[in-house]
Amino acid sequence: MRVDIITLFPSMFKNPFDESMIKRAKEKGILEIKLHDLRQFTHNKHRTVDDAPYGGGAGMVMKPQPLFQAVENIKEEINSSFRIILLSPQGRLLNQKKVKELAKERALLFICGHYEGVDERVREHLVDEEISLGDYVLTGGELAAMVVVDAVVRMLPGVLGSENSAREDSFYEGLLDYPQYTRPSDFRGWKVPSVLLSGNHQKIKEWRRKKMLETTLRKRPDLLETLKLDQKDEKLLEEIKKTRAKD
Ligand code: 58G
Repeated sequence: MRVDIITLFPSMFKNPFDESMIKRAKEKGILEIKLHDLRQFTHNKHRTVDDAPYGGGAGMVMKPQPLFQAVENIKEEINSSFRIILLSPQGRLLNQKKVKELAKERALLFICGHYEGVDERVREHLVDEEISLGDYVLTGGELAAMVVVDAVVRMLPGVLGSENSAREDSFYEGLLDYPQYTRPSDFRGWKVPSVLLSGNHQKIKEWRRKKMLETTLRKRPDLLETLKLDQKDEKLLEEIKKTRAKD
C-alpha cells in the first residue's frame, strides 16, 4: 500500500513511523509512506496556507489552492486508484470495519487540517471521505492520521503473524476480547482462572466465548444491539444476565 500525507508538519511523523510495526511493514515492502509539506504547494511569496474566514469570526481557515495543488501533484505520482481522506471531527467515526475497508485500497492520501478547519470546497470537491476518531477536537489532523495509518497497516497481509490476524477476526465480529493471562499462575495471590490451566481446549474455548460476551455486555452493551448472535451465544448471554441479576 502507498500512503501519502499532506501536512504542515511532516517531521511530526518521523519517529512514530520509524518504529515497530510500521517500520517493519516499510522494510518488508508492504508499505510506502510519502510525506508532503503543504507549504511547498503554495504560489505566494509568504507561502501562506491559511486566511481569515469570509463572514468574519475568530481564527483562520485553510486556503483551498495549496491543498488542491498538492493533491493534483501527488496524483501524477501515483499510478493506481487512491482514496483522499480528510481527518476532522465532522467525519464518520472510525471503526474496525472501516479500517478493514481502507486496508483493501491500493493507495490512501490523508489531508491533515489545522486552525479552525478547511475551506468547504476542499471537503466538497477534493475529499472522498471524512473520518473522525471521536467527538473531540485536536489541534491538527496529524495525530488522527497516524492513528488511522497504524490501524490500517496492522490489517495489511503480512504485517502481523498469522496467529494474531486470526485473533483479530474475533474483534471484527464486534465483540470485546476475553481476558488474557500469562505466567506466573499466582501473582501476589491473584490466581489465573483454573480453566486456563486445565488443558481442556473445548472448555477454554467456551470460557473465552462467554467472557467475550460478558465483557461486551458489561462495558459496551451498545455493541450487542447491532450484533447477530447465534443460538449458542444467545444461551450464554442469558446465563450471564441471570448470574448478574443475582449479584
Ligand atoms: C473541519 C474542522 C475540518 C481530527 C477542523 C478540519 C482532526 C479532531 C479530529 C479541521 C482534528 C478527530 C482542525 C484541526 C482538523 C481541522 C484538525 N480534530 N476527532 N483537528 O478525528
